[in-house]
Formats: sequence, structure tokens, C-alpha cells
Amino acid sequence: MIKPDAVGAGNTGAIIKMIEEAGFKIVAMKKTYMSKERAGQFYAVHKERPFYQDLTNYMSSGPIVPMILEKDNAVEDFRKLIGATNPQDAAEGTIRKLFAKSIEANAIHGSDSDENAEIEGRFFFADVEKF
Ligand code: RTP
Ligand code: MG
Repeated sequence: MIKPDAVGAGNTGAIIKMIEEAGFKIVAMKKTYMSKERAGQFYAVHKERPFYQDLTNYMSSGPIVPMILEKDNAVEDFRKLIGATNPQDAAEGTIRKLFAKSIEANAIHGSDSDENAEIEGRFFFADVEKF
């Protein structure tokens, strides 16, 4: 999911280009928006963390671009492509190094397991939207 800071800065196209060049197939994609309540559901695993309120305010501050991506070893390879959560720690050439503004406004989200990728894909897309 391309996050509100990167969509707002006009970096959607550049990020999609990097994702495709890294060998990911886009199975589904749209530009949409999450209310604070829906952002809270999406990041429910972080409910007890001190940054949860800030995070859900930020994630509902503007449009987002969620995608379902396909590739061998997709979860691990995508997390390599996006880089560390804090852009200060992200490797050169990663999406977060290039486009993230801060540890919170960090340009992009990647699922952290195959199981969560399935759940998060269903959060945004119906089966008929996938091809
Ligand atoms: P994501 O889930 O968005 O792909 O990011 P991640 O795995 O790299 O990081 P995670 O620990 O799951 O945190 C989720 C998102 O919360 C925001 N965050 N803010 N202020 C803070 O200390 C802080 N820490 C995390 C970031 O937007 C992070 O991506
Ligand atoms: Mg995470």
C-alpha cells in the first residue's frame, strides 16, 4: 500500500515503476481512502502501541493506493525493496530511503507474512477485482 505522504507528494507512479521493475506482478490496484476507523482496523495489531493514534490519524489523512502483488518469495523480497521502517535506517535505493519523510510517514506498507498478505488483500479487494 502506497501511504498518504507518498500519494500526496506525487510519487505514486515512481513507486509503481520500482515495484514492477523489481519483478512484482500487480494483481489488483486502486486509489482509495481509509477513514480513521478503518485505518484503526487495518493496524489493529498496533492498538496498544504509543504511536497508534498518530498512525491512524496519518493513515486517514489522504488517499492511499493498495495493491495485491504476486512474485516468488514476495513478502520477503517486497520488504527488501521497501527498506527499514525508519527511513534513516533504510538501505540506499529502497523505496523508503528514496521517498519516506519520517518513521511514520514512510511512503509504503508491506505485509509481514503470507497469512497477513491474504488478510490485507481481502481488506481492500473482492475476488472479482483480482486478475
Ligand atoms: P508497515 O506495517 O506499515 O509495512 O511498516 P513496518 O512493518 O515497517 O512497521 P510496523 O512496526 O508494522 O509499524 C507500522 C507503521 O506504524 C508507523 N510507526 N510509527 N512513531 C513511531 O515510532 C512509529 N513506529 C511505526 C509507521 O508508519 C510504520 O510503518
Ligand atoms: Mg508492519
